[in-house]
Amino acid sequence: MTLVKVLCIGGSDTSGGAGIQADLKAVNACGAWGMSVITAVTAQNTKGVQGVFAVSAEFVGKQIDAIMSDIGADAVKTGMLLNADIVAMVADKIKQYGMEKLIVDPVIVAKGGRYLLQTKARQTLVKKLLPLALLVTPNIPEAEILAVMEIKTIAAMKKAAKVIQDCGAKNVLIKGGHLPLKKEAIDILYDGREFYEFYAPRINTPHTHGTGCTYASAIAARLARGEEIAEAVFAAKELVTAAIKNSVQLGTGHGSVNILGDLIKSKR
Ligand code: PXL
Repeated sequence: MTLVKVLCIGGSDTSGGAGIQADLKAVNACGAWGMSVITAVTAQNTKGVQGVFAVSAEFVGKQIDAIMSDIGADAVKTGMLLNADIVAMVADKIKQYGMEKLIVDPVIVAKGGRYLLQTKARQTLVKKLLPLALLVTPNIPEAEILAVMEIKTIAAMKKAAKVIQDCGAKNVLIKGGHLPLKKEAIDILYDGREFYEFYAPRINTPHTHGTGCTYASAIAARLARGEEIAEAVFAAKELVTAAIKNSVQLGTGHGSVNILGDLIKSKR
């Protein structure tokens, strides 16, 4: 058996629920070795993000060099990139090392409204990083920003997926969890030719912090293992649904998804 390695590039979440902490748990839960390049350190809890401390773009590059000059990666997943300099550095390194399995989770705003990607870095993300992506995984608010349109229906999700695919990402997965559907969470995958729909029952809980990070990292690990995109998305969605069912109530605010299930004892 060969060891499958996944590099996660993103921010640290002190609460352990999202960001790099979620990424590594998801990658490990999918049977792969997880590595991390930290772009920013957040101070946050279940009530929100209290502070963000940026790592310099130069040092982000140095972390990527450390991994790629020695260990290598079968897939790369990006999350919180914070500013235009970091986005540009990550894009340059992806090109330099010819990383092909790139999954971009276009993290833009945290639940409480705090910007995890500065407004002026959006253009850099669209112009420099999306064209390198094998898959980009926006939720509805992120897809609305990237496609510059309102999304209230499945038909609008499909239209937005086409617009985002036109930016150069080979495949686009729009996650429908924010649509006002009572029973289901429907995601749409577009590969430039066809649409695929993924259904899961909607789980009624406020403890969903880390859903997007967990989902994209699980997809990255499955792709690293050699699965096709639709196959990887299907499997990752099942894992995320289970992680939401097993979510943990941490502080007094929004708790987190738990991909490790019974390994972590929930007090709920
Ligand atoms: O869920 C997006 C996300 C990604 N990365 C970090 C975060 C968050 C959300 O709060 O804190 C570090």
